Order: sequence, then C-alpha cells, then structure tokens
Amino acid sequence: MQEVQRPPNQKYIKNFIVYAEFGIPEVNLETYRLKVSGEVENSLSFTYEELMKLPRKEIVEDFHCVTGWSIKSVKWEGIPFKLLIEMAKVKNKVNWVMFYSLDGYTSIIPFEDLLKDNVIVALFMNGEKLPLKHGFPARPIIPHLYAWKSAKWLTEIEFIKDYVDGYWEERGYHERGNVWEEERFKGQGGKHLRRRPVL
Ligand SMILES: Nc1nc2c(c(=O)[nH]1)N[C@H]1C(S)=C(S)[C@@H](COP(=O)(O)O)O[C@H]1N2
Ligand SMILES: [Mo]
Repeated sequence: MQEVQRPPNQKYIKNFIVYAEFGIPEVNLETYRLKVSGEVENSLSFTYEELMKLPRKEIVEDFHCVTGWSIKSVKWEGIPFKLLIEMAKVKNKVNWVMFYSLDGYTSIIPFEDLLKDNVIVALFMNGEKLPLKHGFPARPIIPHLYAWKSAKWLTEIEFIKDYVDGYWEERGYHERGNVWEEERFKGQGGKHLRRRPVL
C-alpha cells in the first residue's frame, strides 16, 4: 500500500541527514528578523516573538532529499504561507519566490507551488521549537518539492516577477523540484518548466 505513496527513486530512512552548506550559523534572536519583500503592497518584518504570535497550523508530511533519501511522517507546525501572502498583499505580476537564509543560502520556488494549503513557514518540528541544526528559528516546508527548496535559518521571503537561480539551481538543480514528477535537474521530469532546447 505504501508503494503508491513513495515518490520515484526515493528510499525511506529513519533519521534525517543534516545539511549545512555554509555550516550551522549562530542565531541572535535580538537582531533576527524575518522579512517579506519584493513585489508586495506591504513589506513586512517580524521579530521571532512576533512570528510566534501569528496563527499556526500543523502538517504531517514526508520529507524528500533530492539525493534519494526520504523521512516518513514528519510533524511540522508553522505559519500558513497563504497568510503571509495575504498580509503582504502580493502583486499580480509575481511568478517566483526567493528564500534567503542567515548563512547566505538561497532557494527559488514557483509562486503557484506556495499556494497549497500544506505549505507553511515552520517554527516547530515534531512538537518542539525547530532545533538549530534543522533551521531555527524558521524554514519553509513545501512537502511536494525536494527539501533543498526548504531554506533553513530563513531570514527573507522575496516575491519576484522573473526567475533567477538560487544556490542549488545555479549548480544545475531544477527550477521547481517536484518530487512526484522527479524534477531533480533542470530539463528533467515534469512538463511545466522544462528548459526549451537551444537551437
Ligand atoms: N540554509 C540551508 N538550508 C538548507 C540546506 C543548506 O545547506 N543550508 N540544505 C538543504 C537540503 S539539500 C536538504 S535535503 C535539507 C536538509 O534538511 P535537514 O538538514 O533538516 O535534514 O535542508 C535544505 N536547506
Ligand atoms: Mo537535499
């Protein structure tokens, strides 16, 4: 039965492998802000305390790294992404969203993929505040995309019109990264964002 729910060429393992391309940063909650910027009517800036006062929802979803490992049923709790879109009054021309991290990591996601009800900015993982190594204070969770899109130590969400590469996209990874369509590298997988052949 579980076979049906296993994304192509992923293998379930028990424990997370922690990735930190630039090392695990120090987080100072006195100066930490989560900003919402770009093509919005209202730019936003939240302290951690303010983030913790926003409405939250809980999701239980599998977590998939593009290198082939997956973790079953992780419980995350955080701010519905749609709420942030509403609060910021995102403009119509927006097609992409860039996520920035404290350590300099970036990832880009199609705006439409962030409209699903199970997309959140997670503040809690398995019932506890996000552990530092897993991205404290905040990281976006987009369950149907590979986990490189889930930028740990999130500091800014920028709504933009035109595509630009984030950290892994610059290194050949896919613009969207849909797990079910196996969009690992640019030009692979789903039909939507396939790079046009250069003639
Ligand atoms: N800031 C930052 N976020 C990141 C990464 C990173 O190196 N730095 N690695 C990504 C990758 S490739 C994966 S698979 C997940 C791993 O999440 P974990 O470290 O909580 O297991 O974090 C993603 N987010
Ligand atoms: Mo990954």
